[in-house]
Amino acid sequence: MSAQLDNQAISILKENDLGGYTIPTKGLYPYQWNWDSAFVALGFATFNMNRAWEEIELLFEGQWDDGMVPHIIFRKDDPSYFPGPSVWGTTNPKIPTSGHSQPPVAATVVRRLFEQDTSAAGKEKIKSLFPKLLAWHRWYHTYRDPEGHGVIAIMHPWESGRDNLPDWDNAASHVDISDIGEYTRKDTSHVNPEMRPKKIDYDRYLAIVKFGRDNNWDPKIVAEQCPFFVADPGNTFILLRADRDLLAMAEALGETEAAEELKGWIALTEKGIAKLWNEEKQAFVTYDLRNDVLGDGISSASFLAPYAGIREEKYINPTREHFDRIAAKVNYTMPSYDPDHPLFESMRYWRGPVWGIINYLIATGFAELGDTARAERLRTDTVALIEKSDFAEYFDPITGEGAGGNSFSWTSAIWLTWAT
Ligand code: 9WN
Repeated sequence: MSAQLDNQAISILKENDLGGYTIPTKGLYPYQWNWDSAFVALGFATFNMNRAWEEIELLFEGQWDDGMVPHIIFRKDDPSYFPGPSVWGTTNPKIPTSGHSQPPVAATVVRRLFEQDTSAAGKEKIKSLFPKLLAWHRWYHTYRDPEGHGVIAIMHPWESGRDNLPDWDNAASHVDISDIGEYTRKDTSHVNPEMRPKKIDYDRYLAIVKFGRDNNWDPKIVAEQCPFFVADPGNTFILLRADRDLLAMAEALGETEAAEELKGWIALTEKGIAKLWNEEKQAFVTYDLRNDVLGDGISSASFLAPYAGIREEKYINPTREHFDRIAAKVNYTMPSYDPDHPLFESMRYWRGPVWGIINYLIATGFAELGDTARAERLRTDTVALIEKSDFAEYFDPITGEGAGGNSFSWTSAIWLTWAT
């Protein structure tokens, strides 16, 4: 079974490879996505190290002058996706892109490639990628944490990579949708609309894109005025982890000034996460910075503290308890949203389904804590899901049914790098 799935995963990556960059799946997502490419690089690294580096290098071809690495790189226009480049209206001179970012997993991936590839070429790759990664992290700390709270905000639900998470609902309800005009979605013609965000979500997504476009995607204006600006435990923990990995690379390269800057960000975030701690729920949650509202939902990102290197028992013990409560309730960990919450929906995208890449991140954190049992539960559940329902985009935590797009690149990649 395993060898057959290994071959299938390799074929999927090769078929979704459009020449140096990989699309998430055919039809539904025909462009290069930011965090998808980072995970895909880990998959490629299991059988073609050069191709792994190339995936990251092409992602950084889309980097803006201010350091931002966009969430989509539109190398060629494809009418099967909406919203395409003309809706974003960005003015990046190099390649058309979207106007905001996505979870910064790339530095963590680059560190792993660097450790695996001990060749002189590997050292050259990291030397050229290091300043680009540092500039991106600096952009995140400057513009998505403008007041220096030590937590990272998103300006659009898409920036979290967890688009229709129930935790964004309240904050997004303040976004004025009266001026968005007519539009036609393409996603619901590729997959069952029941498994996708609703129309009201898309209305809000497009209103925020309009705000960005109207303000030329200026990150300073975004930080001051964007109608949606919510601190996300997902991006905060992922960036904290990525800062630590970038620090390890800075030290290996003798980049002392960069190392000091990174240490400053790490110390700030280690303190700042207290702002995302919901004492009553005993969990890390979202914080709506625009409207000053602490969320009450437990999502899969609530389990990323160990991955971020957080070790305080006051945080880690309740995290384990929530894990066990949820694990007892579902057949497959980790649902993207708490099954005990009234807004949980087992098949609707980020409102309940299991995502292999998130399982991989959570399990990495538990494994590093020495918590092998929980890490293994996540891994064996992921294996069972892929064996049952193939390389789907995401899975129902109760039935194990696959959902969304199929022959999905990042599901294949995490199979190769971790699950198999
Ligand atoms: C918008 C590509 C991307 C992932 C995101 C996932 C989904 C896009 C969409 O697909 O988002 O970015 O159109 O639904 O939510 O995490 O990177 O796989």
